[in-house]
Amino acid sequence: MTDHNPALENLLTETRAFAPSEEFAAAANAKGDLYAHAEADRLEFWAEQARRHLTWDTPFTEVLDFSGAPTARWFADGRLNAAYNAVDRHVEAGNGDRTAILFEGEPGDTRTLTYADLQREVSKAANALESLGVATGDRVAIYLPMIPEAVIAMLACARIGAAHSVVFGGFSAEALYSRIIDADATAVITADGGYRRGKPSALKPAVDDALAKGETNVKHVLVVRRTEQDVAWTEGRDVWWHDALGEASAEHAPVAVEAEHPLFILYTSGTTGKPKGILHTTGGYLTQAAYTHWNVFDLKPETDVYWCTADVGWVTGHSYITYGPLINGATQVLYEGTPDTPHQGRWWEIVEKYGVTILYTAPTAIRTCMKWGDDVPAKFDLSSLRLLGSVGEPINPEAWMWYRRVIGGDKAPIVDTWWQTETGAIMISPLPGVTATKPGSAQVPLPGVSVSIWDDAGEAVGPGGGGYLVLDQPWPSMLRGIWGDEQRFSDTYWSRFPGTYFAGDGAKYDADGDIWLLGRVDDVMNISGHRLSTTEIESALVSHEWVAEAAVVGASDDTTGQAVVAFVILRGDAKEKTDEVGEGADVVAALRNHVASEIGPIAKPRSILVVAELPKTRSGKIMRRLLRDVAENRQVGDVTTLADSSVMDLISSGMKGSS
Ligand code: 6R9
Repeated sequence: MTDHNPALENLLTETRAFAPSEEFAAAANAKGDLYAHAEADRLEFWAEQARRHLTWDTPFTEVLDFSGAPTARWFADGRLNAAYNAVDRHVEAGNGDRTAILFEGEPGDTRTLTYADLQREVSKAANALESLGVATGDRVAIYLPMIPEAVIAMLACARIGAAHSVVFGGFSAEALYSRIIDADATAVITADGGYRRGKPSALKPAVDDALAKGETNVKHVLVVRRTEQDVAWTEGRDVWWHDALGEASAEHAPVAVEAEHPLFILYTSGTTGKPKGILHTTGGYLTQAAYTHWNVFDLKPETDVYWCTADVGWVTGHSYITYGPLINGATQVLYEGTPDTPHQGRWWEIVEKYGVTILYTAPTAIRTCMKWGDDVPAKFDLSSLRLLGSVGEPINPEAWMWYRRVIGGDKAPIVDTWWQTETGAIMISPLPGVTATKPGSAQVPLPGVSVSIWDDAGEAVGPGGGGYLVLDQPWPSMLRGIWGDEQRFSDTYWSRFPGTYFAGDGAKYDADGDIWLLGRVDDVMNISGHRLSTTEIESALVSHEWVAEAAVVGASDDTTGQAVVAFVILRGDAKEKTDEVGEGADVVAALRNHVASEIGPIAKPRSILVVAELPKTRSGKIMRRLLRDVAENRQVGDVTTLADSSVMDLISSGMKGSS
């Protein structure tokens, strides 16, 4: 990652910068002095955030204990309850009537829950769990659609001090089973089903299948009725959510736990087969979730309507739907379904309907909307939006500009937020009232966060340099381990550079010292001894007016080591545009030349395949491994985590047809 390729740097010399308006800057929660404040005394800064954003049952006196590195202990002698912080204290402060959740079901049904409603529901659910034998310290698996009960279930677990393990509703029975076993869950909370793409999609059968795969310690399955599908029933084990809550008291005393008490386990895939159960604890995690949500999203609880489009099955849903926003007393939209059901303007219709002011979504969704065309969002009034966020993968400058112009009305700041399941909360991001934002760059570590970019030898690089992103100081929401596998925790994150957290992402500084994320280091290609990032070439492709989305892989090549192979989706209107350049314009040749002129001839893809879809996981990440199989003419590997496994058949047959 250390060698220089001057041509590459062109793409990263982004000259456009968008300073916040004076009005935005003046009213912002975070002002520029936050950086100096954090730098003056980092630990004291975090202690202040922990006091400011959370209510403690027992105040802490210790801030950080890293003597057991790599496992940190933050605020360890304090006690608190997560659900009390997210719900009850708002009611106690007189805000019980404030709307917490504006739920929009995919079929168009709606529900509004105030903080007082949430307090009642979470308390009943906590009592129900306790009466089913769930106790402080247990683990509960949650396998639900995006309905309010998902948030209520998480908070009910937290209220009694049981760790939740949310398993994304799109995962299979096998995946659910392995997670239940690994965490030794004693209860499962699920639903009959949820609505997806215009029809009910069953969930309960997957739970039944999972529990039939082998011995587990699951004693009870709580089932929310959502779709009213028929469900198989195991007497004595299965309990309807509405029956259990119907009998339960609406009063429940939250259990004050130690700051280091486990809050949740969330499984994420690593480079090897078995998913890792990332463990987060209570005090530090909640501190950073609330602090980042407050400052990065500039939340004004009385007036904002916040919407994070993630699923609670992912970490973004944990930190920026359930915990951060509710701790901050936000009013937020929760949407059950897909963006194009029943039409491609559904999201924008929701923004208009609820007057959404802050929108947090992923580049893949932005590019998909870009592909559907500007006229779709143009039909809706998006003028309420005042801040936009991006997360999950590097956002290429063209998608960033489109997001700003078409969705943000050329005025809403964009915060590109870099973080991971492991980091628990945002680490690198502009501050919207302070930073002049740059299309494509996550830019700067947040106040209190320390980031560095190191070369192969573990030396820090300076402006213009590139290498591996590392986190060289502990942070409050850092993972506390991999559930049941201490060795893997050390090996995965703390051994590449002993004692320092290795994020697995490539990054570089531009001349201004802003950070650009370059994708996972395993996506970095080596072509004729030159290091090229898949992201940079994808970015170049997407900057062409015909291209909506691109995925690039390095395929092994006898001559050059690796060769660039690109898969592109053309924009809906590309047909007219190519016609303008004349009949039979050679799209592939034009795009190859475009990459050559954007980055340099070295980056020119060996082949470009025009495809209708790209293989994506259910969380929207492109599965480059599968594209690499196609590019290297191999049998396509395991496709079970794809959102739509038929996509690979189409791509493989297209490849054969084109060669
Ligand atoms: C929150 C989340 C983590 C990986 C991370 C990186 C990529 C996330 C990014 C980004 C560039 C951003 N990533 N945000 N890359 N810019 N703003 O996505 O967690 O699912 O664990 O993924 O996602 O590669 O290492 P997770």
